[in-house]
Amino acid sequence: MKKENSPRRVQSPELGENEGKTVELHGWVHDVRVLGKLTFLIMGDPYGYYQAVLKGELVEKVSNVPRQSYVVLRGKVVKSRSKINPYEVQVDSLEVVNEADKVLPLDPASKVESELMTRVNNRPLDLRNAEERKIFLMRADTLKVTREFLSQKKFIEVDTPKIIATASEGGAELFKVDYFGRPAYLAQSPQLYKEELVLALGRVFEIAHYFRAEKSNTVKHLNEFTSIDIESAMMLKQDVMGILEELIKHIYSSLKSMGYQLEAPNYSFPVYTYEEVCKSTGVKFGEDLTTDVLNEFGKDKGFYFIIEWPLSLKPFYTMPKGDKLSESFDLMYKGLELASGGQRIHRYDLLVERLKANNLDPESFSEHLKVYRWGMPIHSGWGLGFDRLMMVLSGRSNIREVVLYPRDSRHLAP
Ligand code: AMO
Repeated sequence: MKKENSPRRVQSPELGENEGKTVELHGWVHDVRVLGKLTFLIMGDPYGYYQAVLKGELVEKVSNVPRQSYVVLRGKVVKSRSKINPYEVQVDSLEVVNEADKVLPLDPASKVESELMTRVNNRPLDLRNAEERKIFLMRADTLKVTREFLSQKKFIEVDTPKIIATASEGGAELFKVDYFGRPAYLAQSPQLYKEELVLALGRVFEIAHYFRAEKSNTVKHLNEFTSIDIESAMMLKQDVMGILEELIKHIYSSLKSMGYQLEAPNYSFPVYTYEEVCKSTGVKFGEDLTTDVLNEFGKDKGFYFIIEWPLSLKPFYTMPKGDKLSESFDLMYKGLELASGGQRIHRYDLLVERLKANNLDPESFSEHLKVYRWGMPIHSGWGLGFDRLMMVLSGRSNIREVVLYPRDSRHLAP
């Protein structure tokens, strides 16, 4: 792409180190500002913005160029008087390589934010706004540090199937697919596979998309979402709660050291039992904790755990604690559930009993159940809703803001 004798091609963050030199810059026209005889082009590239100063016939040339067009310019880098941009480019030549439409579905340079669904429906254009782009850079960085953390804790990354024969989290929220004439489903979680794999691998984790056919349209549910799952042999509930708390703190400190502005939780995550939450909010034992109840309970809290949920509110694989309770937990942030997990049943007989108690047919789980006759170890794990974690890290209140192409019951495009 570099033409002979053309100046060095640089990106927006490299202007300072090229002061006094003639360089080539590629980018899109973010904004045009006319100040007397000078015209300032605010240019964008994937790494930020920069200012280009135009004079003479170049002013004429850009006057009709639509915003967001892709241009290549050459010029000298000089110190600028602008407080926002310490350096600017005095443009000698400018080439409009790819003109954008005159009327765009949204203006990424506008101070007024477009409607969320307009942004989602035109995501690449939305991402030309650096603030929106930052969320997805943070997403990628969070995944990177999560993988590093879990690998360092000796968890092995696995990939399990997303087309499955039996429900892992209960039947109602399954997407059915036609698998060569046989019914199959899209995975709601990696639950059964991750449990099976601890038998030999000990500690596993998976980061993947899962599918839930929930019709409800809320700010915290999607029909396709990303989950970070771990499962470990020879660990109890409190062990995996400890790993989860450590991971959250590790993510905060790593992101901060990368330059993200965050307020890290520098406290031990408090632990409340389900019964304590019931007492404080007036909920009857056995009832689920609704969004309203959780918002009320969590309004003056940060991260905290709710442990020992009634067995009847947790999936069949959850280890009972006495007759009515379970060795389970949810990680919360204010009123938002971020993760759930706990100790699992490792004995065949008890698992069959719990399947029946949940009106599930052990016969349809026979492929899974057989594993429990091969010396299944004591094991525990959790699933952390990654999109919800990104809501907390980015301070956004709608899950659609932190997912590139969100899928809900109303949107299947783009
Ligand atoms: P659960 O069903 O609680 O547990 O899901 C785990 C976490 O995933 C996130 N989540 C969702 N995020 C967005 N949209 C959805 N529709 C959605 N559904 C769930 C939440 C939730 O806390 N197998 C267990 C986990 C385990 O025990 O290891 C499970 O799937 O943040």
